Amino acid sequence: MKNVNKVPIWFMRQAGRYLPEYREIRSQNKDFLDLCFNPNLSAKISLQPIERFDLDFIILFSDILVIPFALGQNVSFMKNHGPILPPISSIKELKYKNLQASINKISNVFETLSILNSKKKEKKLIGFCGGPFTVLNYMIEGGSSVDHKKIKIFVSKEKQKALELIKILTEISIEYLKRQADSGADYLQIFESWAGLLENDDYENFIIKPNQEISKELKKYSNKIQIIQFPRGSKKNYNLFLENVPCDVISLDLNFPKEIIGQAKKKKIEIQGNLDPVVLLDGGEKLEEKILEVLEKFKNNNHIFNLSHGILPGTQIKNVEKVVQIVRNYDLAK
Ligand code: 1CP
Repeated sequence: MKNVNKVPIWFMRQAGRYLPEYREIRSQNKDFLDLCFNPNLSAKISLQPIERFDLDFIILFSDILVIPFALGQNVSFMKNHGPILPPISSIKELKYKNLQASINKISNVFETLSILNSKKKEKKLIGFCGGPFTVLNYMIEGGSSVDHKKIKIFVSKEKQKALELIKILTEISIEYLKRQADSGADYLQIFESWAGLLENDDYENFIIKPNQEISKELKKYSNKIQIIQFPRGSKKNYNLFLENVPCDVISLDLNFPKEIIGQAKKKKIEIQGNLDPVVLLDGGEKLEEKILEVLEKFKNNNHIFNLSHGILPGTQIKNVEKVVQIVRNYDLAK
């Protein structure tokens, strides 16, 4: 049973490089995507942070870039470099046939979720995908980028081609998430990590509309599934996003507009966030202060404790333990 006086907690990117038990599995599995498509190992990795910290949510171990792979783009991960994709500029450059054939290429992910579903007990299981624009960003940039020049030029100079790709990415994301719900996910998070790159009409067409369609289609499909939206970096557009995109939980970064707290409450939307991962990395007294600050800030909302973005690779276990301990001891009834 959910304890109403306690704040539930999980961490974005909780399974991964800061955990020695993850690094051990990873060192024996050189191909990252192969690891994502190995249901037994992926399930084991998803459960590692739960075993260590007894968190309330299990997130599927996978990556947002399985979608470009499903569409026929080559995706590889180089050590200390991140993802590499041969950049494309139109769907014609991919060997894309149809939605079902693409989803079949990544269907092992559903098997991982089924394993996790059979083991989750009272924990909640989170499936996920990238937001269409965030996935497009990696497909056009060819990997991580500092200035995001290619995607910005693509959106402004090749708008029709960009919208054509967004349409396919939206369709495949909906199908992919429906299948994740069928396989036992209780929550689905859409990581629109690069929403902050766009403004005005582009924000409307590339961020709001596709995510609105994803949310609406999933709600139509199942009244049980909980949707977490994370339009990271949206700044003042967070309000517009929340006004237009149905969701059950809104994940907040560090620079969200203050009014969103009241706006979410009115709409009965839960707030997820927003401890700075740099503060978690640094630890010490400031960490303790900031944890309490986050708890106080959202105590009148329904709050899921989390970070403002993913855990950073060098984060110490003892700092993560500290957060869990403070959040567990925090009593909303007091
Ligand atoms: O070498 C390794 O072990 C690979 C490191 C790694 C891991 C552990 C990558 C490469 N992805 C992941 C797993 C992952 N990725 C999860 C697992 C579940 C969990 O949260 O524990 C999730 C949810 C993601 C999502 C993801 N991948 C996002 C969205 C969230 C975010 O951080 O903004 C993005 C943008 C990616 C792309 C990606 N995957 C990996 C890298 C290095 C990158 C590039 C990140 C960048 O451009 O900064």
